[in-house]
Formats: sequence, C-alpha cells, structure tokens
Amino acid sequence: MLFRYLFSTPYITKTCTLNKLNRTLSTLPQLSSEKYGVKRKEFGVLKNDDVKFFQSLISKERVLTDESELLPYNIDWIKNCRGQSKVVLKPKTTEEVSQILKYCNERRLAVCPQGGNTGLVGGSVPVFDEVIINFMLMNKIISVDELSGALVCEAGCILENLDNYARERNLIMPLDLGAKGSCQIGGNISTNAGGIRLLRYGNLQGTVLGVEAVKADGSIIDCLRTLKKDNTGYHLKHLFIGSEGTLGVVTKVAIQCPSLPKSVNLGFFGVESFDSVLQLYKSAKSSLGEILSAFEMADSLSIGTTVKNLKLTNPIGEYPFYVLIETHGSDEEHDSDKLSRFLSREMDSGLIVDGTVTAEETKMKSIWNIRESIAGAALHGGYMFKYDVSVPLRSYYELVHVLRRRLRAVDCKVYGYGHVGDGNIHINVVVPEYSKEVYGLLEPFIFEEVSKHKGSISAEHGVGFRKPQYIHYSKDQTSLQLMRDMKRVMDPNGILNPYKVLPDPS
Ligand code: FAD
Ligand code: 2HG
Ligand code: ZN
Repeated sequence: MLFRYLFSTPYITKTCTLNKLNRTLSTLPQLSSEKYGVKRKEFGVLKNDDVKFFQSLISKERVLTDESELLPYNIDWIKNCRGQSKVVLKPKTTEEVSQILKYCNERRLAVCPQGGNTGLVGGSVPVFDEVIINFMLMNKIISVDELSGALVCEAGCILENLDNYARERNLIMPLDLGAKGSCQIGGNISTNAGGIRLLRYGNLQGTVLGVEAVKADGSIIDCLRTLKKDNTGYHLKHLFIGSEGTLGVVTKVAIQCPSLPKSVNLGFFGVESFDSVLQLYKSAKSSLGEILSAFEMADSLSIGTTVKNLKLTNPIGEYPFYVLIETHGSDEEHDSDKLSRFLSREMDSGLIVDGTVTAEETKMKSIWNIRESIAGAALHGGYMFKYDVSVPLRSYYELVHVLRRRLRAVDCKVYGYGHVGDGNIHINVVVPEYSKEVYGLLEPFIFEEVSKHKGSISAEHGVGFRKPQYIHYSKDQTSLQLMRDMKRVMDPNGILNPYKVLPDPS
C-alpha cells in the first residue's frame, strides 16, 4: 500500500556504533609510505631533546610518545593510511601552538595538524614521522551573540557539542555531517566540510566570519572578526578554509549560526529511477522553496548494505533509489501544508512510489542514522575505496554505472549516494581486501571520467594525502603554480602537513 507509514512511522531506532566499529583495529593498515611508494622529505628527525622541550612547554601529560598510545593517532578513520609519528602534542592555548610551531620550524620538524581524525582522504594522519598536533584540548566556547548568531570558539570544539550549545540558545550550527560526534570545527574549516545542509545554509566559506590561525613560523594571524561585512583588503580567513592544514593551523573560529528552525520535517522515499530522483529534486526546489533544507539520495545497494551490516531497519522496503527530503521552517502549519501538497502531487505523478514522513525527533534521528551510516557500514566487511566528486546533475549517477561495468570481473560492490542538491556524489567501492589491481582499475580512471564532465575530483572531503597526484584533473597548471607560491610564502620550509594537497613537482 502506497505511503503506509505516512505521518506515523513504526520502526526501530538503532544508535550508530560506527566509531567503535572502525576503531577496532583487528589488522594494522599498511604504512602509507610503503603502500603508496612515498619518499621521506629532508625534514629534521625527532630527538630526545625535542621531546623534552615539548614536555617543558606543555607538560608531560600532554606529550604522547608511547607506541601503543600513538597508534590511533597514526591511523585514519577508514584505515586506509598509516603514519609513523613518534609524538602527539595536545596544546591547550594558541600561545602553546605558536611556540610549538616556532620550534618545529626552526628545527625543520614536519607537523601534521589533527582534529577529530574523521577525514576521509588521509590528510589528518602523518605519512612518516611528522609531529602530530592534536586539538582536542582546545575545546572552549568563547562567546555567542544571540542577536547576531555569531559564535566564537576554539578549534578543537566538537561539532555536535557546538550544535547542542547553540540549540540551547535557539540557534543551530550551519553545518551538519555524519561525523559530528567526533569531528572538530577546526577540522571542518580546514577541510571546508560540506555535509547534509549545505543546500540550505551554504558552505563554510560563507558562514565562517573569522578565524585565528598560526603560521608555520609561529606568528599568530588574528582575523577573528564576527562581522558579516568586512571588505578591508584581502579576505585572509579564506587562506585557512579548505587548505587542510598546509598553510596554517586554525586555533579559533567565529561562525554565523542560523536560527533554530521551529518546524522540522523529514521524509524518506522510495523512487524507481535516477531520472525520477532528478525530477523530484526539481519539483522539491520549486514546491518547497525556502523551507527545503536537505535533499539527499542513496541507491539500493547503499541502503541495503547499511541496514544489513548494521542491523538497522529500512522503514519502507526495497527500492532502486531512496531520497531524503528535509524541511526547516518557522511555521508548522505552513510547512506541513506545503509538504503535504508536494507529496500528494508527486505520489500521484508516480515519482514517489513509497515513503514515510515524520516530524518526531527520534524518528527523524533514526532515518538520518541510516543515511549517515552509509559512510562506514561496509568497513568491517572489507576494504573501501572512496570517491567524493561533483559533476553536473545530468551525469550524477552515470559514474556508478561506468565503474560497475569496468569492475564487472572483480568481486566488489559499487554504490553511490550523496548530496544531490550540491551535485556531490559519493561512490564507495568495497572489495574483500585491498588490491593493487583494483586500485589500478579505479585510479586515475575515475578522475579522468570526472574531468570529462568538468567536475571536481574532490567535492567536499579535500585532497589530503590520497589525491594530490590527481589535482590537475580539477586545477589548471597556472592555478597550481599560484598554490605553490602561496605555500612558499606561508610555510617556506614546507613543514605544515607535507605530502598533502600539493602534488610533488617531480
Ligand atoms: P581531521 O580529520 O582531523 O583533519 C582533516 C584535515 O584538516 C587534515 O588535513 C588536518 O591536517 C586538518 N586539520 C584538522 N584540524 C586542523 C586545525 N585546527 N588547523 C589546521 N588544520 C587542521 N565531510 C564532509 O565534507 N561532508 C560530510 O557529509 C561528511 N560526512 C562524514 C561522515 C563520516 C561518518 C565521516 C567519518 C566523515 C565525514 N566527512 C564529511 C569527512 C570529515 O568528517 C570532514 O572532513 C571533517 O571536516 C573533518 O574534521 P576533523 O576534525 O575530523 O578533521
Ligand atoms: C557523507 O555524505 C560523507 O556521508 C561520507 O561525506 C561520504 O563515505 C563517504 O565517502
Ligand atoms: Zn558527504
């Protein structure tokens, strides 16, 4: 029966245990340097005196050197990369960060800034023995202006904590993503993270009002303004938004928080084809207009694998494609009126085959949990190649078909899901274990395909360690040269997150 669950959704809530799952390190990932054949650059090598200096600067407890303690800081979330750092530092203040960087710069010790270590491109873990600067103890909220919505905090604040704090003040954080329980605002800014509501609230380049950052030589750049308008010269904060810790280290953040929506609805729909997904998107934009806050899609394999592996319940049964539509508004009656009209029209048109809509918080959480769990749901069943690209909407899902054809002789699952509203698709290729042959079939092939569509080889996760050699598919040589020039000005010794973002000129 069509829409059997409409406005009354009986299904199970299962909390996400992904973090635990992914941190269970049954087998150690191969060292990144060996797996990807990288040569160590000529940086200084950590000595006992360096450790002593760090201990005297920030106290012994905040300097980790024990090998087993270091392990989780050396391995990334998807267990794709493993570094060999011998020391993790946990500063508590900007001044400490400044002193650490000044020292490392003088000693030519390479550094890897690390937030919540949820990054998906290997940027957050070292490749060799870089000093890890972890921001987890820089977690103070400094101020919030309930009138303007400007929130100021330290870089190590966890996104979910900030959102909870904002909600108590009738505000929300302008970004939301599946890793919110672990990722830090400094990491979000450094990756220019997108997430599920970019469609509505825009990207961090727009919502970040100001940053405080520390340059490689230890000097502190104070751009921590809370003004919406400030055209006084170059917009230096943008140097740090999306530069993945290669131009400086973010220590404080000022961000514009939107008002807490008074009315929220979430729908989860079954759709027969990708073409219907696109038509539904077009219709949702024009019918829901200003209240549309998310439009996400996932194919049947994404949802099927996730509910099966994590023992979740799919509330609507099996369909070739699924769409999540969320509204944020200020008037419950107006919003549900609008939504009902849209839904009955699209059920009649046949674009929506089945679905469930709810305004109840626990049920909304449970639906979002399915969508947000896709990222890691297949991790314990094998090795995952992850791609995060943006292409024109007409070609959005084509890449999944192309890859399935190319990998037809390989034992693998290829599935696609993502932020339709932003033209951003995530493609996961899951194989029983890492294989160089599959890697060779996937890369650079997938990036060549993306560039045929004039797309981006990294829509929202960044370039990190995994993609510098492919950046030219999305950036011309003159732009790359300008990036290198900027890097030279900001970090002449190249100590900040080496082997990341910029391709080796050789
Ligand atoms: P890390 O992973 O620790 O670091 C990421 C990069 O930023 C590294 O290069 C690191 O060196 C640098 N960095 C970290 N902190 C600082 C700092 N203070 N100063 C300078 N550089 C720093 N991403 C999206 O864009 N959208 C999504 O929807 C999304 N969903 C996700 C869902 C899951 C389940 C997971 C695991 C990841 C997801 N991600 C998503 C990727 C990831 O969460 C984001 O990239 C996030 O912004 C990283 O934040 P982090 O604190 O974990 O940073
Ligand atoms: C998401 O949208 C994240 O869920 C993660 O960006 C995507 O798993 C991925 O590749
Ligand atoms: Zn995403």
